[in-house]
This record gives sequence, structure tokens and C-alpha cells, in this order.
Amino acid sequence: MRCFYFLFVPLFLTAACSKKSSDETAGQQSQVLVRNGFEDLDGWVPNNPSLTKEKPHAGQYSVKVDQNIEYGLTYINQIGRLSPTRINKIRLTAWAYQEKPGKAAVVVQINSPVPNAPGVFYQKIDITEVGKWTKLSQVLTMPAVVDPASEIRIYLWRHEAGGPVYMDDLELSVTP
Ligand SMILES: [Ca+2]
Repeated sequence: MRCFYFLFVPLFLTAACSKKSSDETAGQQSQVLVRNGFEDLDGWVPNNPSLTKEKPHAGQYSVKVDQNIEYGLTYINQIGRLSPTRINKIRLTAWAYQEKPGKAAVVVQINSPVPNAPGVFYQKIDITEVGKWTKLSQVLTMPAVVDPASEIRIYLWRHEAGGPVYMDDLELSVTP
């Protein structure tokens, strides 16, 4: 209910509302930083073939990669905007569907704000199951020091997929 007043303000605040809400059902154990089922993006982002109605896990939309799409629709944000306080561990969960044997992946990476500097963090979470929706869940330990201006990117990567791969219901949360 506390998000109600955001209904009267522009989109960026409603987005902030959804991503900053605490997961109270988990007993204050986790704070959701990002949650997306890709339902409300059509028309708000530049036309992107990765955003599709072909095979949703829930709702109407998911994101996909295939032989023509190397990287799925990507979440990009500054670490300092994602969380004003330092994060030690985050948990990424997402549902993935791989149509044919292969190895696609969900990637979380953090890039330095300094041009051409080495990457700060990189984790590839492989998708191995075939022919069924599978929940990925992985805890990621953040580097001890991260510049708040660093950029986090989360995306589905075709990598070695043998056919179309879909991702839906992605969530990133702070974990103890
Ligand atoms: Ca969806």
C-alpha cells in the first residue's frame, strides 16, 4: 500500500518503487533490488527483438536469445543507484527455458566507470536444463570495494545455445 501514491507520479518513480520494495514475507531477510517479468517494457524501450511474447514463464512477455540475438534485453544501472549502501552479497534468481541442448547463460557483470579499465566483476550462470522452465538461483559475493559509479549489467547470453533460449521473472536481492 505504501507504493500507492507513486501511481500519480511519472514512470521512473513507479519503477523505483517496485525495485526498492522490501520482501517482507521473507522476514526482512532480503531486500529486492530488481524485479522484472518484462510485462511493461513494450514501447518504453527501443524496439528490441529480444522482448517477445513467444514463450513467457508468466504473463505475456519474456526475453529471448537465438541465432540472431547474441545478447538479450539488458538491465543497466549504476551500483550507487541500485543501492545507496554497500552490498556484500546478492542473490540472482531467474526462470530460464532452453529449447535445444546447449549452454546459454545469465550474466552479471560490473564495469569500472574508468574507460578501458578491467572489469570489476563477472559471473556467468549457465543454463543446462533443456525443454522445461528451470529456476536459476545463485548468490554472488560482491568485491570488497566498488565505485558507486560502476555500472552493473544483467543479461541473457546466447553463448553456446543450440536454439532459442528464454528468460523471465528475474530478481536481484540483497542476501545475508
Ligand atoms: Ca513475463
